[in-house]
Amino acid sequence: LQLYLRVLIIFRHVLPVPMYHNDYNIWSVLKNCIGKELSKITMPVVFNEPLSFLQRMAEYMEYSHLLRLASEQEDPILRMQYVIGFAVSALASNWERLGKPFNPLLGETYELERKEFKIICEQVSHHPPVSAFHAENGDWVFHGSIHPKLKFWGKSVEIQPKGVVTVEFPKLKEAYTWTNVQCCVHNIIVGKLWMEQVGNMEITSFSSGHKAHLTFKQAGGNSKDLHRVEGYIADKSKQKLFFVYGKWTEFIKCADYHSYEECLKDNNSKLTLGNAKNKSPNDSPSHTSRKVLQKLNSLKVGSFKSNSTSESLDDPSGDIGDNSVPKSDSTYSIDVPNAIKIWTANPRPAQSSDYYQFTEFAMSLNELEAGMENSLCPTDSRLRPDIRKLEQGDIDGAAIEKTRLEEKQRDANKHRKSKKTSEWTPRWFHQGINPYNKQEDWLYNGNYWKRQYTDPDIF
Ligand code: CLR
Repeated sequence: LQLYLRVLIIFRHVLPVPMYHNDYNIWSVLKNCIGKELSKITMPVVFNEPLSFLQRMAEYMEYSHLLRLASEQEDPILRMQYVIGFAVSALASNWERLGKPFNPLLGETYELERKEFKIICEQVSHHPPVSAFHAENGDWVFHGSIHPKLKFWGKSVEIQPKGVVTVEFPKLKEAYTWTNVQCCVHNIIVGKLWMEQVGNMEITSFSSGHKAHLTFKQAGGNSKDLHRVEGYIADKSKQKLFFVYGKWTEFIKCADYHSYEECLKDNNSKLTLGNAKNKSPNDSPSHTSRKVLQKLNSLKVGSFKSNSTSESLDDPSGDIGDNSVPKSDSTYSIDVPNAIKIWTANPRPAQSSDYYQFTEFAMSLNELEAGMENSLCPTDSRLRPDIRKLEQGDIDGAAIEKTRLEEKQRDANKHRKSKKTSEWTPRWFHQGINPYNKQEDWLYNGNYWKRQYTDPDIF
């Protein structure tokens, strides 16, 4: 009955008020910060979206039914296919999401319980910022930690989500690990901001020995590869068994490798499998900064002006404002017959562009559901006043609260330092070694859902 009731719960589909479309240029904030550690830069709240990074991490779970499907497969290859689907689908909600989530406060938590899973996230370190999460549903466990490293190159920001993620199927005694790829935000100076996920992702299965090698491609000049993901599954002896292709924004398909090769021959296709194109040497930071500085000498940048000036500021060499890139085609140049679709992205809700480009799932994450006030841990992101104010459209109020919370956090920090003996210890995670890949990790202590909270006052 409980399960039945939970299926019936309807979560909100939209935020209380539409977003304030800001007219500020991000460059006017960041131009003084080239080379700085971005996590230390305070940005005006108009660049934020009304979610904490912990809530953003919970968005990995939108397609967690794929983990259930994986756990139901007896064939390890089919299992791997669903795990690949899950790993790629976890990134789909990032498409066009250019608002900055709030930095979680030290000790902040976020819980979410849905039909397919429950997840607990905790901010376990402030400098460097590290967020840990643990999700489960009985048949699978999904956990990891993310330490986003932001690098500012001038015209773009590169974000490396350092940290391992692990999927375990305890009943099958099987586990998989991978690391998320880099995220790159373009057109910081002029043009329309856009984002891509780029790099290689290697998913290792520890008992079967299978490995998936996926490449998230760089869009490149003609945008042919925009958002494309391609790769293969190989067995222990490195024999390629399956070809994997799609877009992290749309779908993932799998075909047996032989069919793919046949198809390639038939098509004398342009499609190539391999590493993402290397960065052009022109992309080196020093080159970019020089270009940027040259450009700035001839421009009046920094007047709080919106993107509308991009035309006049456009760089004919394409070196600074490469706003030509996102012209996504939704067709694929090769489609292998008999390929199986593992995952398809949910369409964005109609009002998404007035609501920070949120998915329907994201719209529900900061909702205070009925009865929650009584059970929620007092450090839960939903109780953060600055995020709540932004969600309600009170930008000035949000800014005031954000400053207050950050000061409170600083004071608590100073206080702890002055007492020397009392270091901060996270309540639900501890540092340890990942049993599978033997790397440093944050491991869950299993206690959150007992709901016996010793709550530090962080809000
Ligand atoms: C991408 C998927 C990774 C985890 C991850 C870490 C940091 C996130 C990033 C994701 C998406 C983009 C992100 C970033 C932190 C800041 C950045 C939200 C979720 C936004 C777009 C802010 C950019 C602001 C600059 C333009 C200054 O697995």
